[in-house]
Amino acid sequence: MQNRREFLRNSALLAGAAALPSAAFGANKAGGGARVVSTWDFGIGANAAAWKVLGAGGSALDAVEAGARWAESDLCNSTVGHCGNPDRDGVLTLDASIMDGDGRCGAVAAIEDILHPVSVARAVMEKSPHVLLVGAGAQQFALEQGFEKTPLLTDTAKQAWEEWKKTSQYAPQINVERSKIPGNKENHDTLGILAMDANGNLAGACTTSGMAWKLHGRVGDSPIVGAGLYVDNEVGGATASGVGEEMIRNAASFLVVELMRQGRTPLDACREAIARVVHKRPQASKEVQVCFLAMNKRGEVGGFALHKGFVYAMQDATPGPHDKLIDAGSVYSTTQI
Ligand code: SD4
Repeated sequence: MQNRREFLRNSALLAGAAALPSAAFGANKAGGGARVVSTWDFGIGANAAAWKVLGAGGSALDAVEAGARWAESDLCNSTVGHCGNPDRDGVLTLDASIMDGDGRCGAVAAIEDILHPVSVARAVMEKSPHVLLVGAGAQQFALEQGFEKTPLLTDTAKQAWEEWKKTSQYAPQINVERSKIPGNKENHDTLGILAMDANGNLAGACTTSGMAWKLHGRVGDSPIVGAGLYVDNEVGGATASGVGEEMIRNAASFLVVELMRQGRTPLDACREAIARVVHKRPQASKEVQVCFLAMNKRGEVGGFALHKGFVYAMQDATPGPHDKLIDAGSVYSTTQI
């Protein structure tokens, strides 16, 4: 339980955040039509890939897979796909999930040497009786499905790991906010993507290399349905980025969707879920980043984070360019990392 002082402090922080103008949160009142939103600055590129599908009348499911694949391959960053940083033992393991608005879902965790984990997650959903495959079993399934084994660890990631080994100090938060400048290429992270197609169907995907230098075998929130991703056509969808242990503890993406089901806007639902994280672990929440992004079935969008720096991107039929990042609100107004 929070003591009284903690409760008052957290309430004040949240009240302060709520006072920001709604535009600061990127709340969107558009009444429908296809739309895609993605986490972080590279969300712009993921959205563009997804929009090729949505703009041509394709499904939300195909769109989020296309967006996630773009992040896994075309982009070289240290937190998603083939350029991801490895775990404590120098092994690059990837997590991904995909879900549609009818509750169909699939995921892979700690998969190695497969370029497109999100597509393996989709294969788990469509071609197996299961929802989640892990490690060697996930790779075996991928190979059986025709995916190729590709050694993924880049020289840059290997060098970063060699450098890290000099101290071997594990601090999950630095993976999120290494730089204090929002959108700086150092601080983007897991791709979470949510889309609504022209038929009003929703889908989402999440893909990541997880926290750098994690214990071998560690699985984050991204492949855990309900933690890193949750979608329900009757309500909306939510995805998360940040230190996944907090999302798993709070079944966070499911929580955001259930709050929207109770009538909250996407922004309010994300803010309430962040409040839950703070309430549960007030001290820890000062040291880790947790970010939520949500879209409801009307296409309204909101995002909120523990710490400053979380940005997301949105694309719809509005004439471009679609390269503006939306700065999500946060509980802590300054980065304390
Ligand atoms: C994880 N949520 O594996 C992912 C990583 C991430 O910001 O999003 N970091 O915990």
